[in-house]
Amino acid sequence: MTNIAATPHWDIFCTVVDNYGDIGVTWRLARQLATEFKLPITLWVDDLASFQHILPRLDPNLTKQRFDDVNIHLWDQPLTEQWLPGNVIIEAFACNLPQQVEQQIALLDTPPIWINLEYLTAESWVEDCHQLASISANGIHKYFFFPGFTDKTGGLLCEQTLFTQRDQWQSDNINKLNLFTTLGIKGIAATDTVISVFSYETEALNGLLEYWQQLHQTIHLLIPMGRSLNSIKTSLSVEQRTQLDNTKQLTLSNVTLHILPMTDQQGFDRLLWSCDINIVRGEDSFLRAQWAAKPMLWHIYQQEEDAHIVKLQAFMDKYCQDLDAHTAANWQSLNLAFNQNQPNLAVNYWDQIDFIDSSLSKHAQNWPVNALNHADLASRLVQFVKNS
Ligand code: TRH
Repeated sequence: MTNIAATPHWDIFCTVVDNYGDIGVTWRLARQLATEFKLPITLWVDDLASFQHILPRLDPNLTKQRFDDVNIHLWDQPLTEQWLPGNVIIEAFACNLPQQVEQQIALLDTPPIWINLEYLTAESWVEDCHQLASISANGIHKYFFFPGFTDKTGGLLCEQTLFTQRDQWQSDNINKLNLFTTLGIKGIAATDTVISVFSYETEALNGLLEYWQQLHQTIHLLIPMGRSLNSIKTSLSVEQRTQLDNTKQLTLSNVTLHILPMTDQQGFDRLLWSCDINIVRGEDSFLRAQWAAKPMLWHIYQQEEDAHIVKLQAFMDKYCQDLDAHTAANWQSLNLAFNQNQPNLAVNYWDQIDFIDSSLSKHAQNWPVNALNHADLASRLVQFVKNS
């Protein structure tokens, strides 16, 4: 065996399957490891055009660039940028390393610690699988690292100063109003109800839109470009759609829809901190909505054979442990209705929930510290590598 001179660094490999969750998680992790733990990090990504949506400063035409202390390399085939062995390889979401990397590490006396970072789930089985090793085809150990909500899992992605920044932001209404102005959103008063909508397509959203228009409450829906809009547009007339497309704003009685451009992740966090209720999806926005300490609704990424409903239920059971039984039951039913495309049920349960200044909103404030369970994912990952 040979030992090609290793450069002390970590490599994170990410393929963009669809949407932004995979790159969203790996980019946050890369940034945190680089800025908080001062680790030299290279993030390899196979789709820079998608990445640019959440990192607008990125140039999708460059094979190599650097932001926030992270080297970002295009993962093309064969690799244009040379891979050199480092201390750690993180293969995100079983993305399968480039062949040339696998071949190279098989030749090393001391291969990097190879970690497969898995998707987040609150299901209990992850405790038994977290940190287990398998032997890969080239004879090297690969460790499974499962994020999760207990101390027997890999924890949750959360930057050290995030909650302090959020508390400062939320302590003064002027911050959210300034943000809305910066985003070009007009006409929101501090007392209006503001709901962010970053879901997938579901008819439940259309049912809720109709219902919200019957309330005696001024409501603003902040809708980043994309899939939620596909649903909403199906319930609009041609004129309304044209107005929304042209002016990015449409008022339907007491409800105003605002279409937002995508921002970077810090901008998205601030948006979540600024809304009264967040409708989120996937993995990363789901977690960030929890960190926003506001009531949320989760549109989970759909999986075959309804596996996602099991995952949703596992999270809801955990989230609701300290919530009063009545609110918990309605909130769980609302999430199920939203995910199962049931507009009438979604409206029925939404109607029974008090979102503002309520036991649900207080619960949302207490949840983040409890969920974090004394250690975030990056800290647990660094500790795991030290122990390995
Ligand atoms: O985009 P998603 O639907 O990603 C999904 C899930 O991760 C799912 O588990 C995975 O299997 C699938 O992709 C392939 O939802 P998610 O996870 O919330 O990711 C969205 C990312 O986009 C998140 O990092 C936040 C970021 N974002 C911004 O940075 N700016 C924005 O303006 C918006 C709206 C989002």
